[in-house]
Amino acid sequence: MREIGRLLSRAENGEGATVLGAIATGARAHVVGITGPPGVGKSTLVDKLIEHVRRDGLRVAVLAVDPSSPFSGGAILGDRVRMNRHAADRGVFIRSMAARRALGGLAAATQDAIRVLDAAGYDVIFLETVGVGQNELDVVRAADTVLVLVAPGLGDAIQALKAGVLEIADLFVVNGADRPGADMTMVDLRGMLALGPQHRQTAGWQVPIVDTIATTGQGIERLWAMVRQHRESLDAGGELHVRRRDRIRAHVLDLLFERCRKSLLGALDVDERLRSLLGAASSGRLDPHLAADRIFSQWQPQQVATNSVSAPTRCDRREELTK
Ligand SMILES: Nc1nc2c(ncn2[C@@H]2O[C@H](COP(=O)(O)OP(=O)(O)OP(=O)(O)O)[C@@H](O)[C@H]2O)c(=O)[nH]1
Ligand SMILES: [Mg+2]
Repeated sequence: MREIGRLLSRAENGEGATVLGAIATGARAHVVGITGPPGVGKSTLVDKLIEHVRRDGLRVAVLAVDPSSPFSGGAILGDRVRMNRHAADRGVFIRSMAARRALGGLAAATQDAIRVLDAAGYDVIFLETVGVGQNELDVVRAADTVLVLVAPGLGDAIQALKAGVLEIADLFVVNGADRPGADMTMVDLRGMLALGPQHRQTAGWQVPIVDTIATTGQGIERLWAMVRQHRESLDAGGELHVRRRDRIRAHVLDLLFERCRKSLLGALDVDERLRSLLGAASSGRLDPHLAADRIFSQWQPQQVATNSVSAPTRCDRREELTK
């Protein structure tokens, strides 16, 4: 357990290449993303889902990612408390990641963390993200199955669901079915699904809308059954393979974008010509678009120092990790 924590910290600090070079990964875990507005009940729901996963004899890891906040603040502390009762269970691993610590892009760091947990032999990985903005979507895209949580009684909340959320949801969960307006919210969601742009295509899969009361556990067993069904549909249609391939592609691009960013910032620091172009734009003597054009065409991408290893030592650390 301590070893996993140490590896995760290194992955977060942008040492993914060094850490993961030494791990043989097979992408076996079912990665389940859980997103939705702050306070909708994500952590409470995950806490209850853990029970069902364990009842099925599976090992489970939880990654709580907060892309919006640079601080590891109250929410994360709350998650710890909420899932505390699983602390003694060696089949459960809970970890929070804050944007502050994740150098090299949070989405990339999340991918690396998932690979570490996968190599450590966790069967299910819950990925909880706060909010439903673009950053959260980027993070949750790392999941095989995405649950979008919605609070009842908020007609506006449905309106606020961006097209991106619609596309990414494999299951909608109306959590807080004990609160007024849950039925109406289910109806609204159904209407929206009937009209809206289609979700990520999974052959033979209709996006279900499930109502739950996370605090009492009502509806969670049914939800877990549906999550497993979704995984089976993905497997059966060959979609799992496609999603994972796309995910790896996005991961490589994230890593490249980050290198470009670092390289460009480095060049702007040391290259006098680029600096003066930037300065001219800052002082209003040069149009920003023109400045960007010129800087881009004169920029010579530099090799930026990374922590990558030139020849990864391939030894399977799975045993060490599962100790
Ligand atoms: N009445 C009711 N309260 C709920 C339900 N689910 C969660 N809550 C309560 O809502 C509050 C927020 O729950 P969390 O699980 O922390 O929500 P979250 O989405 O993880 O919150 P963030 O991580 O801060 O975004 C807690 O006080 C829960 O007890 C529910 O189904 N019904
Ligand atoms: Mg939470």
